[in-house]
Amino acid sequence: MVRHSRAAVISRLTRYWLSPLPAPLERWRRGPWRPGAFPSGLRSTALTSRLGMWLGLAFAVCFVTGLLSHLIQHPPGWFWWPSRPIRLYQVTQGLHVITGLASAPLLVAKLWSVYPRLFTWPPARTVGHAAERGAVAALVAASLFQVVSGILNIFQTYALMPFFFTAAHHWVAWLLIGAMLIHLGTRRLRSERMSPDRRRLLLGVGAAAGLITLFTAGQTVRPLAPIALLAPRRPNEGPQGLPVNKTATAAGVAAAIHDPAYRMIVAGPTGELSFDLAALNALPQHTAILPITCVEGWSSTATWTGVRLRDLVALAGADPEHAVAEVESLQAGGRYRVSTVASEHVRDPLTLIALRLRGDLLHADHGYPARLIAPNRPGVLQTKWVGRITVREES
Ligand SMILES: Nc1nc2c(c(=O)[nH]1)N[C@H]1C(S)=C(S)[C@@H](COP(=O)(O)O)O[C@H]1N2
Ligand SMILES: [Mo]
Repeated sequence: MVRHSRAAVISRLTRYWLSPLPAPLERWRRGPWRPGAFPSGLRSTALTSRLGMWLGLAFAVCFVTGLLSHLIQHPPGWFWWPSRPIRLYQVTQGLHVITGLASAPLLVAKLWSVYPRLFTWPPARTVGHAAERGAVAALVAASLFQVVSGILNIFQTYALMPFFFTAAHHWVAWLLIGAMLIHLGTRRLRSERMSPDRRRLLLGVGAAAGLITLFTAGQTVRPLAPIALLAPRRPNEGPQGLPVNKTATAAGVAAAIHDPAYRMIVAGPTGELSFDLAALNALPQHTAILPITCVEGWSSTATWTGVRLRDLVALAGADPEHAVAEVESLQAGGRYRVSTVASEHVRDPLTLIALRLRGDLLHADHGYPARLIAPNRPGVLQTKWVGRITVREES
């Protein structure tokens, strides 16, 4: 076996990285490739790097908050998420949507400022140059995909996305962050000064990002609701003054929820209990003011009344301090028909199997006859039309 010293391997790789590629024919240099094809004097490396800085910052916040949301929904063994403060997830998911939306104008401006570089001549000088350009292409593609698919998700236009949104959005996020780190690593530092008109352009892009934020933040920040012109949903519009994610009809439960034979089954270590509506109403009732925070970007707070999950867990013979509950909907299929409630949330006295919303029985679309509502949890985990709860003691 031939042994290479580390220095020799690195120098060999470097030489490969810097090895020149064949030059293209000069007569292929047409259209946008010809010299002076982009006369705008506004573009500059100073402008590009400032836009990049803001975009990088927005992407970083968006990535961290998005990853957190993913972990909460698909918790690996090491992951732990508290039930308090009750609005923590509302804040992190709000930041995710706001930074994602604000990055749209930043991305457009940044792409405008660099797109002449798409036509550099020769397209690739060395192997390394070609690889760097490949990483930039991946970065551009991933950025566009994330911003566009995120916006389509907020507007619930899943029909335009022939893939499972959350999985694609999650994996492309890693691609984007990886490509962004490579890009930052290969970037040359630019410290040129900004001319006044470039500064004005930057201010305009900043203002666009700010206005988009202002006109959409109302779907989660209540005082801004009246001006949520760009937001598809207002936090106070819908049955009982609350938006609906999936209606009872769409979930196929419209008949089952009004069936007089409805019983809620609570299965635990000591066997199965069955509650009809009168029995559920006869249990101690508690009230909690909690938000629903949909991963699609809206959130809204309401007053919920019902039975504490920890009381049901205790009735089923488990220790409410150390139990996990699986809450199942009457819905036959669908991704959100069942959710697991970790012990932090089972234990929390604010976690309810709610029977009432703002004092009235739940509207069919909000989960009648009973729905889960827990503090500091994504909306997707607030299971509606609950039919069965399976309790396990934590090992
Ligand atoms: N059974 C069931 N529960 C569900 C859903 C669902 O599709 N099926 N959607 C979830 C989602 S994504 C959200 S945001 C909340 C919305 O609750 P609401 O429609 O009462 O506002 O319900 C959750 N509970
Ligand atoms: Mo949701």
